[in-house]
Amino acid sequence: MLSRPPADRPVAAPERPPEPTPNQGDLRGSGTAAPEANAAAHGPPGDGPAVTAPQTAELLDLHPAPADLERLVLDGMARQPRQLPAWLLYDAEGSRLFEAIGQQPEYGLTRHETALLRERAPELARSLAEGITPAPVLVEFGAGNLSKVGPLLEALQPAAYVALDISLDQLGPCCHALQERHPTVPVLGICCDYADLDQMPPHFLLEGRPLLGFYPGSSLGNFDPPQARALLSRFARLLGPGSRLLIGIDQPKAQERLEAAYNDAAGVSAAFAFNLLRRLNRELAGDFDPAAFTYRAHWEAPGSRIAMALVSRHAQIVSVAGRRWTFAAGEPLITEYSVKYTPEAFQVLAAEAGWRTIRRWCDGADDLSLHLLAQANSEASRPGSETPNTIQHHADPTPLRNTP
Ligand code: AVI
Repeated sequence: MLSRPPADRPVAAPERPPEPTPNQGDLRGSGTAAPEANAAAHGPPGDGPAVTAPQTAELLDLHPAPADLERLVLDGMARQPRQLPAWLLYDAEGSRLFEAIGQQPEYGLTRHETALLRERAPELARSLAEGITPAPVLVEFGAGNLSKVGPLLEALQPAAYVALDISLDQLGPCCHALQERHPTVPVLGICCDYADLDQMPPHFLLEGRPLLGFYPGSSLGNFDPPQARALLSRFARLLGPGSRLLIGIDQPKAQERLEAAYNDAAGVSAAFAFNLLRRLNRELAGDFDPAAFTYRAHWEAPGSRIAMALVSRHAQIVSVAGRRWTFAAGEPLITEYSVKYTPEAFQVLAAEAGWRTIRRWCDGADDLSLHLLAQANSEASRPGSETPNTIQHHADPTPLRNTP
């Protein structure tokens, strides 16, 4: 179900911008920059709708309404073990804390993936867009603070960039800043829950041009495998036949390293989890006492995952979302799982969702991968075929290591 934006949130109308006339930029959106700051139409003439960069990024707020939040929390609290959707961690403070996690020495994922994206950007862009005409639109899922996409944008020069994330507080300013740094690429930020991807309202930037997906950060691991499979299928439907998806996936490694990454010495991971209780208290009239819980993150080999939880220190009764809940001493409230996939296991999951792995890049230690996927069932994903407006694959076996 798609939640309508609350009335007090700024929502730019999802319309095609009028063609700019000389000295009169596209003034749609929330920007105040001078019309001269407006950029030129993008993309080959006659091929796909022309896209014009506005002065500031456009923002769409489709964040779940408070009633949806309440329903999700009621569902999650009723589960055994109790478990809340991981995206609830990302309010403004949670997004800030997650950024801080990325800077902790124990948490290499952000650092190493960012370096890989920077070092390989030209090659990644070439592989991603190979055979695609006209110029594609790059769609980033879980875009966060948009810190990873820069090199890819430079190398790919897409017709437009669309960033999806659950935190509008972070998405808004980051989209505007990115638009300033890339004035020729129209930037659209959409604040939404992935559960609503199938009901995305039409937007001209998501129509008429090939769409390429980008999902870095191994956030897929925060969904359990059936949900992850469903999400990859939803991405396929949103991106359309023949699309490609570049996705970052963290891999299993030594247990001590994994557990250290989620139990950093500075306590940022713990603060990130505890912030969830503050959010529940603030937004859903909760009365969680953070001091009555302790943070725990440990490796669960059978699920190939880190389980993060707030564990009740003693028996207690907590109110949230209009209901009372008993916690036994030692009972966990799962804040998130982080599933780690070997390249082979990820390929199987992706294939079950209709994606074929065409290439993989990894960091020096082979701790994480960037997988390039193509939709398996489309004409365009078969070597030698060529479909207008989609992708032409060139005969390319499926190398599973970095390929030159
Ligand atoms: C966003 N996601 C991939 C992070 C992870 O590693 O699972 C979330 C996180 N939670 C605590 N530390 C990092």
